[in-house]
Amino acid sequence: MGLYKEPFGVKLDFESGVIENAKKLVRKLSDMKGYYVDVEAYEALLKENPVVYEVYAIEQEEKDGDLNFATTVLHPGKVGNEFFMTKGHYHAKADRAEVYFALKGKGGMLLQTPEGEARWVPMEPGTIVYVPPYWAHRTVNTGHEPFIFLALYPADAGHDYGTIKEKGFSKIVVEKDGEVVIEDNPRWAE
Ligand code: S6P
Ligand code: ZN
Repeated sequence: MGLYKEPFGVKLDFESGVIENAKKLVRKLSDMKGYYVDVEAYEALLKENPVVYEVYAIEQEEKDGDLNFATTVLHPGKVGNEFFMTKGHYHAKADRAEVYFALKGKGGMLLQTPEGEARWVPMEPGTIVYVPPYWAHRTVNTGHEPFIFLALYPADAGHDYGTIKEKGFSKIVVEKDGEVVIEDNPRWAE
């Protein structure tokens, strides 16, 4: 049996997004310094330091051919007029693709090529998003309840957070007069 890993099934709770026996990661606002455009609003909200998202991951060794999966529970909220979002990343092995499946709540995915060409894909329960090789991806909660989704990705994909941490995405997702608006990131050109 040395060659063969043991198959398993795990339970995902659709209401809470929790996967049993998964590794839990918590991202609070304080983990996201520099990610939001409105620095004053960020500093003000830091006094409460809310949890922005939780990730429940079942991960394998970083080997080619294997698969990881994880749910993300992205909480509702805004920093200034910019919706709560994940950090966003390229894959360390940049040509690795990924699939997302939306389970609960309302939001979308911002994707971007290394040249800064951006796309917005709205997501609601039942939406499956294909993340092609080389595209950075970030999810955004545009609703009033937790936005929950499942992601499936190659075990050797890894994460490259540095590029996005430095420059962000070329677009930001904000609320204007009650509408969800995708607009140019004022900091992108700097
Ligand atoms: C992993 C996958 C997701 C994210 C999660 C948190 O490849 O894309 O599980 O890790 O949504 O986002 P981030 O950008 O902080 O990793
Ligand atoms: Zn990814």
